[in-house]
Amino acid sequence: MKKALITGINGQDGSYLTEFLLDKGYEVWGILKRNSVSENQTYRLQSVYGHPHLKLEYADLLDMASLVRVLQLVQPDEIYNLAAQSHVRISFDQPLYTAEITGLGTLRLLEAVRLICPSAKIYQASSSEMFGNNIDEDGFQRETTALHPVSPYGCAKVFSHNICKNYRNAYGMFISNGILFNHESPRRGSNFVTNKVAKEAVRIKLGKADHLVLGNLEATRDWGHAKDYVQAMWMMLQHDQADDFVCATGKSHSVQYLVDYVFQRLGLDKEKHLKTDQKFYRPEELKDLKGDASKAKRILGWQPSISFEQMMDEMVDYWMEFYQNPQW
Ligand code: NAP
Ligand code: G4F
Repeated sequence: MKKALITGINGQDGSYLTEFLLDKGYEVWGILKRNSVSENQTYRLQSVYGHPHLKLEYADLLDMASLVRVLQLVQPDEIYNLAAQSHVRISFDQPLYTAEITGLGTLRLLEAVRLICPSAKIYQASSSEMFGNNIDEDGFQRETTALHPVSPYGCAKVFSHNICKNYRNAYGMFISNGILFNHESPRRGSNFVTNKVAKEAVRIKLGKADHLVLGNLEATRDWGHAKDYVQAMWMMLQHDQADDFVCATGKSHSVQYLVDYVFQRLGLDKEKHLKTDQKFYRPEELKDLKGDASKAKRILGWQPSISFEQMMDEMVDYWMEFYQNPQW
């Protein structure tokens, strides 16, 4: 039985990846960041909690000794480094904290793996945020597009991306960077724009709120579904060579279009219920993202399967059910 270790197991991607790997017959180990509400530590793992092949340990990317302890205990075949302070706007409020986790946290993990289990294969969660506002002439970003981050989060991810390449080349370690474009689901934090729009629009529809308040409506993103993207993470580690791969749908929509789609579906009037507020803008904005995933398609055989509209429908339905449950 193969052993996988996931950092950030209780995140959006960690939870889908856990389900995917358990289905494939893996023993899945995850590290949990301690939270005073212990239910929060496993909130997104409800569907698999108690599974005999799921093992959870306390550890933190800020605490190298805890990473050493877990790696010695598990001796994993595959490591998925998904843990991060992953919110771009918040990275402007907490830049040092973000750099410590999202940047240096990766180096702590790599160094511990190098010393304890150097033959483990590593997946690093790189991000399209690393491109900043750099776009190739054809309107897409791809593996060869230069990295020009425009946020503390993006800068931290560039550090992690580069240190992974450095450890791959310097020590011959199997480390693949997945440069993933935005991917969403009902498990997405509700302070990211897709799930914020879905949740608040449902609350307006049910009479629990009056307004949806957003920042920049002009920005465009290439939004896919997290379920499709965790499959790509696994495929990267099954490939015979470590490499860097973009995962994206190749289609881009504006925040404005996202609001229009959800409001139309719920029969809500934008003039009445939509407001903007400067506090949701970033000090420097990343305007447009659209990814070219042809390398992942050609080499890994990866293909996204869920459309933007199907995904938004699923998120709206999730919140509708959530609020109609009598306990809420
Ligand atoms: P997420 O939902 O924010 O999950 C992040 C996870 O990291 C959570 O489980 C969190 O634990 C954990 N974590 C935070 N700080 C930690 C620390 N110091 N030590 C250990 N664990 C810690 O993010 P996601 O959307 O699943 O994304 C997964 C990864 O892919 C992240 O690295 C993200 O930056 C990257 N990425 C995401 C996207 C996207 O569109 N979703 C695109 C490109 C790249 P708590 O829940 O307990 O805080
Ligand atoms: O949903 P967002 O916060 O995602 P963002 O900033 O693109 O970052 C996500 O994707 C990255 C991949 O490129 C990941 F690496 C990162 O971890 C994260 O998962 O914002 C999307 C867009 C932005 O242009 C933002 O300015 O929506 C705009 N927006 C407008 N109003 C808003 C809001 N974003 C948020 N979170 N909240 C708003 O009220």
